Amino acid sequence: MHSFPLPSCPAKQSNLHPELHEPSLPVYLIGPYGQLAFDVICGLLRQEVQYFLPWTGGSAARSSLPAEAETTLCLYLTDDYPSLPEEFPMSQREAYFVSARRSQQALKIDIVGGTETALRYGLIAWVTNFVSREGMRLGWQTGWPDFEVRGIVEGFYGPPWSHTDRLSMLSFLDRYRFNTYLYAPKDDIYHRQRWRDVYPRRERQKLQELADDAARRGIHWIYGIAPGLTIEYSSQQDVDALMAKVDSVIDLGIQEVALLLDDIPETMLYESDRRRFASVAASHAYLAGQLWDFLQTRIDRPRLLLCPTEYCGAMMGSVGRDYLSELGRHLPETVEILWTGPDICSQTIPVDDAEAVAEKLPQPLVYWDNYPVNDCAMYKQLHIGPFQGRDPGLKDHSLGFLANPMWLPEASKLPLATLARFCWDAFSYQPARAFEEAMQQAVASPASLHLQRLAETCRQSPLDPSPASPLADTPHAELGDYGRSLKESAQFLAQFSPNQRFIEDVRPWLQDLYVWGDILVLWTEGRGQEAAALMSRTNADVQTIGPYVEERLNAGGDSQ
Ligand code: LTM
Repeated sequence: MHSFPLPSCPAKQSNLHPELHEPSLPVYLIGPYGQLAFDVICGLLRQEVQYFLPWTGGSAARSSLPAEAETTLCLYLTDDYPSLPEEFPMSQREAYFVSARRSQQALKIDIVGGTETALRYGLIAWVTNFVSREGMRLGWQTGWPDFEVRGIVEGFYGPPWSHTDRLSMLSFLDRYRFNTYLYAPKDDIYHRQRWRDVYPRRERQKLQELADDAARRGIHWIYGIAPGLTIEYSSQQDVDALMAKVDSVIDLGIQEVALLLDDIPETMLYESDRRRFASVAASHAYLAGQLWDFLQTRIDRPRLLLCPTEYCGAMMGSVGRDYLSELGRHLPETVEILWTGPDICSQTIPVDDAEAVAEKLPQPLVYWDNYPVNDCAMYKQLHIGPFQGRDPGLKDHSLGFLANPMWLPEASKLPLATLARFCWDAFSYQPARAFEEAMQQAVASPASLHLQRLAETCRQSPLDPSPASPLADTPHAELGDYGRSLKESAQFLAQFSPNQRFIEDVRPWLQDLYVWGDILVLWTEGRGQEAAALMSRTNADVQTIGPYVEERLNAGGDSQ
């Protein structure tokens, strides 16, 4: 199935020759990372296996190659590679260098990185930027991300993703060179409501499988726990219960933890807490401190993230005037703060938002970006448009972005593909361009053109609260044709999209598009009564072009 097979891989420095070469095949994958190269190229990026051969013949790999092996690919760690460009940032753990050159008859591809993850990124860039059906380019490129933390927080209300969806998401994150999955589904009862209880055996197995899969891919798997609805901070029994629960996930190999205190009462619930702590901040700092101390006893290099109860600019002061500063004073300096921007769902995130947080908290900041999430009041909207309005300068004021997706995992990958591009190349990022690429990656041509039509009618989101009507420039005489084109696009996608999992996610919106297309057609054909009857049967739970059609028809679109 076609599902986001290849990402877009912007380079930091590039010197690619325009002409294409036809390499002799197969490509021999040599050196100690030959198998890694094979797994990434064929397993992850789904290139055809017959063109690649992991070479295991001897340790002095190149010399032991058969004479006909003209094309070789070798992965090197930076320390073992003598000729990196001078500007290569050695301190960037995720930076890579790719070089493809001819040396007499042989074609040599070298991929260099400081870590295995960087090598994976280099391989992905090589397949994406150097290789095409028509041939292979020579030259070199370097790349590294602008943001250190890139990924998702599965943190929405509503049906949590299935195990299969999560595994598929991990594979997507890997291909798109994200490095973090924060697990925090509000409606996983063991995460929030019944936070004291350890997971049943089957659920533990699944968590373990996810953590193992993430580790294999070099993705940080962070377990989020949200005890704030019921915890008694001053109760040793509750503190012990929290440690025991965290201990039970550490047993599964999970090394990174987030304490999530969002969407909980802003005052202390228990008399005992009010007696013991001078403020809510003191109780939160105490709990986080206890957890941090505990993690240090259990894990070599622990990592703790904290989502405070005030987690965006609009909430500053809602718990208490000094809530954030007090937290900032008492939390360990290494605890990372999760923050959603100026608002819960932020239309834009300027640098001064991060600066305002830094005035209160010296700890590093990670954006929990509430896009494309469509839970709660946003449930009718389909958020498939590109990320926009995030200031590239945030790269110097935050560690990065964790996007909260929709409960629709495959559809969420479309905006996430644009976030990947932003995180790797923030200053050149163009939302419209990134979106076009992402649509290609989602469903390929020609379905991508039809997807564009669906997207035009689903633009309303916190990032674009009042988009212009897609009908604004359509003359009255052309409304019928426009209606037909909507129907055609909905039908085409439903029948011919190569990514049917994507269609499963967006089907109610596609159906809505079809029905409103039909309403336009009927209306313009003078069949007003049939149009009105159809209108009364539209699905009130989804929203595409309906409000715009109604507006247009009410503003003088008499049935002709
Ligand atoms: O954003 C945070 C920190 N918490 C919740 C999320 O769980 C929820 O998905 C989003 C969007 O509704 N809003 C929140 O406040």
